This record gives sequence, C-alpha cells and structure tokens, in this order.
Amino acid sequence: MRALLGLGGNLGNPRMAMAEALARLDRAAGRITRVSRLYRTPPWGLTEQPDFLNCCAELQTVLEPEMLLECCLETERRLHRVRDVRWGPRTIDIDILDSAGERRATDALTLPHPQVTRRAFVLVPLAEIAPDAEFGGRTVEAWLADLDASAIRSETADGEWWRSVA
Ligand code: A4P
Ligand code: MG
Repeated sequence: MRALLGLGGNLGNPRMAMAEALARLDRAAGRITRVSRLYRTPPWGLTEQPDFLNCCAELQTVLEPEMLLECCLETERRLHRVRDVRWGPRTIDIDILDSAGERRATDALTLPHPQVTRRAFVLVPLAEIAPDAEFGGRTVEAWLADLDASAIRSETADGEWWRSVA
C-alpha cells in the first residue's frame, strides 16, 4: 500500500530530525520509496513563529493506517527527546496525508488528512513526489494552483538530502 506522509518542524534542527524520522520509518514501517526536496516555508496558521522546514515522503507499507499512525507517533516521541543541552529540544510533526485511499474519521485518525488541500507547505513537496494523488476528486497540482506558494523555497537540490544526514 502507498502511504503519503508530510513532515515538518521549526525548532532545533528539523532537517536532522526529519532525516532521522525517515530513516526510522524506513526500518520500522516499510520502505521509504520517494522523498521530496526539503523546503523552507513561512509559518501557516500561527504566524508569529520561525519558518518551518517541510518535506513529503512516499512509504510502501503493509501496516494498517492505525498501526502506521502508532509508528509515526512513536517516531515523534523519540525525536522530541532532548539529546544535547547545547542545541535544545528538537521538534517534528509527522502527518499521514493519505494511506491507499483509506477513509477514517475518529478522534485518533482522520484520513485523508483534512488540511492538505489548504496548505501550500504540504502541496508543494507533495506535487514533486505524487502529482497524480487526488484529494476530494482533484489532483494535488489542481489544489496547488489555487494557493499562493510564492514564498516557499527549496533548500536542497534533490530528494536525497535525508540519506547523508541520518
Ligand atoms: N491525527 C489525526 N489524523 C491524523 C493524521 N492523518 N496524521 C491525530 C497524523 N496525525 C493525525 O497531532 C495530534 C494528533 O492528531 C495525533 O496524536 C493524531 O492522533 P499533532 O501534530 O501533535 O497536533 P495537531 O493537533 O495536528 O496540531 P496542529 O496545530 O493542528 O498541528 P498541525 O496541523 O500538524 O500543524 N506551517 C508551516 N509552514 N509548516 C508546518 O509544518 N505545521 C503546523 C502544525 C502549523 N503551521 C505550519 C506547519
Ligand atoms: Mg500534525
């Protein structure tokens, strides 16, 4: 099954946290088959905070969505740990954007992720790895055309950045 993940962070060293998260998911949840470039994105929602780094990844997995969420949350918990006082805590968020078209609407899990179509910081990296993916009957590229993505900048030349950091 193909799962699409959105990763982001803006505290500590989010690039390293995302690389470590992808490496852990590649071991514990299935196979990471595609990763987008890393993007610097203006904060969405609460705007009085530092820029985020965001990326998206494709995961081939046999895990049911509930198990995949558990794996993502466990990965977040491990990476939230303070590892080095000097650099402070590292923060990361991992969202399941889609998992093989499955639908869920529980307190613990909403699929597809309800905010994808409103967030350029998700749609820009997602368009790179899964332009064909559909949300509510429209493609990622169609949703993206409705949003202002002009302030979103790629930080890496390709999607290999996570292999060397982890
Ligand atoms: N949960 C339900 N559905 C899902 C899903 N599809 N994937 C539940 C992952 N989790 C899901 O998540 C809390 C709970 O959501 C999980 O325990 C899980 O059971 P959370 O990420 O800790 O908190 P939250 O409620 O999602 O917080 P919030 O504020 O909604 O955070 P978001 O939506 O993750 O957004 N701007 C930029 N540029 N880039 C960003 O990455 N991120 C946020 C946070 C705000 N602004 C941003 C960015
Ligand atoms: Mg979240």
